[in-house]
Amino acid sequence: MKYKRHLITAALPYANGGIHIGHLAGVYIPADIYARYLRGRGEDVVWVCGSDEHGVPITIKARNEGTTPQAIVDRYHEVIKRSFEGLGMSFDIYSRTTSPTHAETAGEFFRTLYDRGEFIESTSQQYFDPEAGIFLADRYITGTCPKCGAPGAYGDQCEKCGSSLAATELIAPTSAVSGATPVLRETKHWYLPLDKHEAFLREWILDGHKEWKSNVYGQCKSWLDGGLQPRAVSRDLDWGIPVPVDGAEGKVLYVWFDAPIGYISATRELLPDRWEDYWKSPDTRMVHFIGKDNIVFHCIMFPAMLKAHGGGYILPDNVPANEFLNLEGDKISTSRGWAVWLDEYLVDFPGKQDILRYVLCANAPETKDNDFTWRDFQARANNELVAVLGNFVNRALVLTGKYYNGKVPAAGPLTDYDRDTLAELPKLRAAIEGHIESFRFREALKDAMEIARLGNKYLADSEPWKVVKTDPTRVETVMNIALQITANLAVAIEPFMPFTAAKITRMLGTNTLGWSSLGRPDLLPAGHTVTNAPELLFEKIEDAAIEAQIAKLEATKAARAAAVTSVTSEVEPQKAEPQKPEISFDEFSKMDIRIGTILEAEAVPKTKKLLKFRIDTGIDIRTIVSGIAEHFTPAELVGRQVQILANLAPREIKGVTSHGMILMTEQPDGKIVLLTPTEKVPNGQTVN
Ligand code: B3M
Ligand code: ZN
Repeated sequence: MKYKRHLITAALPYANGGIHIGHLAGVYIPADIYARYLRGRGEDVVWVCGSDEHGVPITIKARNEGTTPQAIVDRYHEVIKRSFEGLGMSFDIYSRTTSPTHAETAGEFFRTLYDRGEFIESTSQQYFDPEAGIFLADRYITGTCPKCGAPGAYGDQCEKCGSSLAATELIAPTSAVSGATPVLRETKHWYLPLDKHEAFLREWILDGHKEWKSNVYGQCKSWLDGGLQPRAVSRDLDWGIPVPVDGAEGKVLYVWFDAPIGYISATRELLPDRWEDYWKSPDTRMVHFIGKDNIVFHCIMFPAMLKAHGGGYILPDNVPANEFLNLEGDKISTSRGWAVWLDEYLVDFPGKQDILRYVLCANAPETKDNDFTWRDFQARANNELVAVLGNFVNRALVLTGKYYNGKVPAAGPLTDYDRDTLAELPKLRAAIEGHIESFRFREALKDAMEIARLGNKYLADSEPWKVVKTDPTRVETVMNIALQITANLAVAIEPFMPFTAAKITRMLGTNTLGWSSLGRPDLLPAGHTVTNAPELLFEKIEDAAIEAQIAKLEATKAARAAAVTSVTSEVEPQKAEPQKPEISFDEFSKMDIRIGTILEAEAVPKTKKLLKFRIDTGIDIRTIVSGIAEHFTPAELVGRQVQILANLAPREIKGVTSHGMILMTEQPDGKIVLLTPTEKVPNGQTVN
């Protein structure tokens, strides 16, 4: 390789939510494979990542939850960091953009560009909330979409028709902060004139990086062909890194200005004395792993910033962005609850990290959007990992235990078939390397699995369990070769499935074998002891586990949908019932209203309207009867959280005693709406 060092970056996840399978398949798993592979080859690698803790969505979440942005990012930074660790992400550092080093690095970076005259200062009219006294970010303004007429479009986008909008285009704009009608006010901002860097970017990307993935190259080309515009790099916001110049009170760096600098800050934190070797030396190869929605920032904006800085920063040599992963045929959506979350996976499938890593790599959206389904997850786990990889390693070790008490037998004279089999190993190595180095991780994984297939075929063809009765010496050679293939397999799968590789290595009783061992027929010397009691590498994934995941997805989706429609659907205005006579606070507080989860639901026999529920109220699990059978099927209610009047005196209804009441309301047309909380709440929480 012509480079001395490798700097690998993976997109900094926003610290306002967890990590889901889309992030993993698109960014983190490929990056981890790449980093592990290079380290295995003995290359000098630094892999940096961290939480992206600025930006408007974090402030919105904080406002909605009645807390501070810092509390939000503290919470999610921990969740993200821990779940990444659980999956074996081998970052050299996982930092965060609220770190003091980052504030300093990003502030200095801005200041350098400012001092060099690289920004344009310009005032413009932007929406201001006269009640809250703040300028409104696009996401804080809602109104009617000028394109499709849908209400509730945001100042940057209508989620109904997908059009991207300017806030000033919205009909009847409203501030999401106070509900006031925003007014236009003049405000000053700093802009990076991307147009000024257009010629350089064209030459660097369009002429210089024709080897980039076609989706990445194509997006860059269309941005460049469309002509670049100056882009604002500051915002009127009270959360972020202050703009470090006079007269910039109340202004912070735009999140997409500070976030990529986070890669530099993280490297500085990791290597305070040597970070410049990684950022300012032409001997370093920088590669950015990102999702396709981040291409413009990493291929156009950040390179323009690095160039404008003039401090000798290198530019990325490649930006292998991936497409998106869908889930069960539908777009992953955090707001609709349509996602598989890493932290939950790690709880639901303990010890099965490599299965997820395997499936997400095998199915990675490298060249087009792809679909994750739980059935495919199960099929790949059972038919590929259990039946091919696990089965081969297990057979090799069990037979070695049985015939040789765990001692590697010596190989005798090799047959042509033995030699041909062993000759496949260096070929597969070359294929894996070629694929990884061109960011085709799915193909690379397929070739790594070929080693297990090769081993299975070798054992099946050689039939040591039969031959042992007639020609035990021949079996020594066969088992020696089977064990060498096993050791090769451990090396080849390490970047993809590090936990499994470590388990095989442990069972083989060797130290971790570096990548340079791959392809060799002599990794385990004769007489070396391997385990006598091999453990299975993978267990079968049972139907029940898969069904539980599918049910979980459906339940979150239903609960969200119910919560969202109850808030946003257009309800015919109608005359409300007159208010009831006044009560005291004491009278109100006698009502014990709780959040509970419906565990079971079934029709009450011989009735049309009644459903009988088993509900976990946090206090107990109890039966409640409710007259909503004509509105819901039992299946769609299981898993839903509802509000319950818990201390209502028990009542007997059609022979069933009901211990409480589920609270609900009714649409004018008679449709029943359950009052599911908009997010999951522990059972037994009181409502007041
Ligand atoms: N936080 C955006 C994203 O997750 C973002 C990446 C920053 S990388 C410098 O899509
Ligand atoms: Zn629209």
